[in-house]
Amino acid sequence: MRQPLTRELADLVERGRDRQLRLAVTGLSRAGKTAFLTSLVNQLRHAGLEARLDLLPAAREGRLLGARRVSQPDLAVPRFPYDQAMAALAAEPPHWPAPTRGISELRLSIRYRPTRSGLWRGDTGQLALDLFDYPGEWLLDLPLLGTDYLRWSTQVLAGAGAQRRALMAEWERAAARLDPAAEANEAELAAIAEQYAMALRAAREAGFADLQPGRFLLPGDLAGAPVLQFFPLPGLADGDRERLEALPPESVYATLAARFRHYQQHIVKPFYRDHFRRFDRQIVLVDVLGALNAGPERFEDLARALATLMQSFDYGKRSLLSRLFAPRIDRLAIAATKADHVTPEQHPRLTALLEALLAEPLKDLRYANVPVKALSLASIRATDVHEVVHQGERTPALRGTTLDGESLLLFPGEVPSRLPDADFWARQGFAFTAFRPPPSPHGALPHIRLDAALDWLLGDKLR
Ligand SMILES: Nc1nc2c(ncn2[C@@H]2O[C@H](COP(=O)(O)OP(=O)(O)O)[C@@H](O)[C@H]2O)c(=O)[nH]1
Ligand SMILES: [Mg+2]
Repeated sequence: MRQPLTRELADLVERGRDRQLRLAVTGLSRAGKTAFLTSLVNQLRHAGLEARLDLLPAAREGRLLGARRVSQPDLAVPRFPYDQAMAALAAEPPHWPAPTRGISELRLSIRYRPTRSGLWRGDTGQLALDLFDYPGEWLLDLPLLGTDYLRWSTQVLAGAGAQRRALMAEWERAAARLDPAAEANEAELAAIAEQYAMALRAAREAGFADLQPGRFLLPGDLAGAPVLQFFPLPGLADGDRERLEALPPESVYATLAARFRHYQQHIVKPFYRDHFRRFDRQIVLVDVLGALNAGPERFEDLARALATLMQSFDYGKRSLLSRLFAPRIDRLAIAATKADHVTPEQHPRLTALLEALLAEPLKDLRYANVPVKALSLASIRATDVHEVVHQGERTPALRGTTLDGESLLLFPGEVPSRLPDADFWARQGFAFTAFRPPPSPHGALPHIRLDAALDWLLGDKLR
């Protein structure tokens, strides 16, 4: 008797026929994931009509027939709130979609005419595109799998600068008062863990990105669970290992170390096993301009966080991930978002800066033979390009509406095409203003190079 296919097997067969593509969108909080996915869905739904997707050959050649939302295969993953996002953008005045936390998913069924459309006319192809939105913060946890509680404790504060350290000071004082050998007091550990989580959140609010553990920032349904009630112990050294590991299980040290292990095994690993490993392609969004605006300590912190985050894509021979899960991604895109914040002639510099920021991880990816493309884009373009004539010289400028509703004409400044040096920071030649989204879109949302990203991520599946 023939057995019905399991879902995994059915998925595999689908994928083998090029009928299914699992595309994940990630990036740290506020990098622009929600805007990107909203615009992506919006463009594909308007393909062939109002959408401007000239850089996507299937659209340019009129072969992209449209896309429809269909029910998603993973019922346990929340649905990406596309309608809510579009409602926010269509409001009067328009506003940006509310931030989302955790992972979400949406399935589109895309219809297209293949380039060699078979023997009979009207032959159409279909691609099931599964889109995932998940927080880049979760990827910052990968290195936790390659370390242990003691090493983590000694490393956590090592890389922090003065401003970041100041934000952690209160927690640090409380944690330093704990005696690792004393019997653990549940309530006390919970309180200090909460202080640690608060310090991480404060650091994120202040523009820092390199923060661990990632779930402390976006706990989702784990908020308040003991698995999140741990923190590093300051003042430990690797030389203390023998003494610490001999402590009884009820001690402060052993309790925190056990929770750390639980977090590794039951939070970090399942994410890689259940989700990450199954994505075919991913795009990593980076708010380079925001970091540039926030100053040197934040900018360097972003560089560190990105280096950590990108380890998740490095499947080189001896990488932690490949040893654990043997994942597979056949393509990766990295994009500097919100490019509409600078004038168009700055866009190549923005891409160059993104590549400079990711230079080391990009080298490793190339070595591991993962095809990567770097680009700059605006998922939802909020500004228009103008020219101003000043003392007989024409210079480009942007017009946009601030969040308070004020119309502004400005030149935001030059983007450095290499990692900014002390001189750049001293001049502070960059002014970042947050803009309102464009007025209520009836057709497709205005964008910059979203079609280039689409071409890289799924163009080859629409041939
Ligand atoms: N001007 C402009 N702003 C954007 C764009 N994409 C995102 N933003 C801004 O960045 C904020 C965070 O974006 P969001 O998509 O919610 O980030 P997420 O946390 O990664 O999902 C938004 O509220 C907007 O203010 C864009 O394409 N253009
Ligand atoms: Mg979001």
